[in-house]
Amino acid sequence: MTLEASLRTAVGSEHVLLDSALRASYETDWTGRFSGISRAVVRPTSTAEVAQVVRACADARVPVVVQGGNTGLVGGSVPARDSGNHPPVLLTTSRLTELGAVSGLSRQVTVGAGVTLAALAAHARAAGLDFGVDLAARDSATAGGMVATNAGGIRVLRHGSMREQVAGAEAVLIDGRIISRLDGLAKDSTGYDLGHLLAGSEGTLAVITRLRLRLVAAEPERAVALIAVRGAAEAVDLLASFRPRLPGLCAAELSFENGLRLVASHLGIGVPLPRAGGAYVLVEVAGQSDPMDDLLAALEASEQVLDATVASSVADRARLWQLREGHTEATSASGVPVKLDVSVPIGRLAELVERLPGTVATAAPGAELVAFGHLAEANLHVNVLGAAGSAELVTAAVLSLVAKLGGSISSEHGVGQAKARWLGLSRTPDEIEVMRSVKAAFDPLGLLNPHVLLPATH
Ligand code: FAD
Ligand code: 2HG
Ligand code: ZN
Repeated sequence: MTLEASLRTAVGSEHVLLDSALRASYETDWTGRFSGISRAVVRPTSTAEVAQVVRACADARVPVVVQGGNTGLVGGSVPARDSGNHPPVLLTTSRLTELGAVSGLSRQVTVGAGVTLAALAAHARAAGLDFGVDLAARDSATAGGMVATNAGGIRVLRHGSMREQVAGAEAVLIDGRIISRLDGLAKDSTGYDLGHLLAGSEGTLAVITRLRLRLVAAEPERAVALIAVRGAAEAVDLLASFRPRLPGLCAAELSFENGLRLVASHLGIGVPLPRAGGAYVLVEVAGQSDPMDDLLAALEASEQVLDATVASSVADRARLWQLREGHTEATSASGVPVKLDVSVPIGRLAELVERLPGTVATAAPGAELVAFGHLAEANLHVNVLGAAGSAELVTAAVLSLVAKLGGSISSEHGVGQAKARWLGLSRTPDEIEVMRSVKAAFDPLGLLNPHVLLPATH
């Protein structure tokens, strides 16, 4: 039997896409920077079907690329450009959309890997709880993809990243075996935590099929403000003064004037603060009762505030959030950016911000730098427009600077194809060797996302 015939037997003919026009939307990533040909796109609907698909591919020695919502920003969800002679099967989790019953007592839920963040959050809210991670790609990003990249987003300072939400996982290994630990025990110290190992594995170890996820208390009352400060150092000081005053602080997002103007012009709206600062911080405070008075008092007490606008309605809040969350779309609407996602010790954030323009200008003269990010984690998204021809130079220069400052080359998006070559800037040779051993233990034939995360050895 051919591989195609085995795949049809596993999932049904209508879910094995062979036609290039039908495969096309799966083969290019969200940024438009990464694309590659697949042999087939396969859409299983259950764990058993995933196991059959993966085993058939392993028997035929054909690589498997795993895809969730295809919103990843590092090229991990699509085939490599140069896989033409030996194209992988692309396995999409789009039909793994089970939503289990919410347990109010354990504050957990079991969901299929292909459930979108928006569906998961709505499901939790309908049961009087909430999901702790949120990010702008919520309508498409999936639970499985978010665990696989250890996604962060806009609530990390309150609830942590995706790994912290994982209470258990079910996954299919390359030989079709299923490991399943979805009991969600509140305490369990029985050796290695395989579910947590899958967080950040970027599809290189196993196909995640279901997840047991923690939920958090709903905090229905919100207050949001956009604050202008002199620069990145003052943004950090502002955060330091807010933290003890605002225990309900759940977001602190950083942007700069050129980025805000780009987003405002993309959305056709004005920037709401007439007195510009060198940097802007969007803060959100949440609670069971209205946190507005606490936010106003914190603003009053802060020495760093140059100007601020406080949202007075739900629509106002959404408008302020649009200015922050619109950066990715607005940047992409101006071209295909070189996109980097880095973090440094928070005490060195101001230095990073100060040194970035010179570093980028040297690597790609005339390119435009748009930086923004998550202030509390000192996580900066470095987008460089007009540098497509110098992508490698820009990447090397920015990531080397970050490494010198003691930071990480991948804060929350993963390593993917985009940064595999530079893994050695953030991990020692011994650490990379151990990572390779872990990969080999899960995937001895090297068939799962072979182009992702670990640098090629040849
Ligand atoms: P995909 O893009 O499909 O895949 C991502 C990686 O996970 C790939 O390596 C893939 O092989 C692997 N994978 C997917 N599903 C599985 C599975 N079931 N089993 C094993 N491996 C799997 N990220 C943040 O961290 N914070 C943000 O604030 C944020 N904001 C964003 C805003 C926008 C507008 C966009 C477009 C993206 C943003 N992202 C953000 C990036 C992206 O949304 C996340 O990386 C997300 O986790 C990807 O989920 P996905 O389902 O789209 O995964
Ligand atoms: C965000 O924080 C996302 O908005 C996307 O992580 C970052 O587009 C980017 O570079
Ligand atoms: Zn981000």
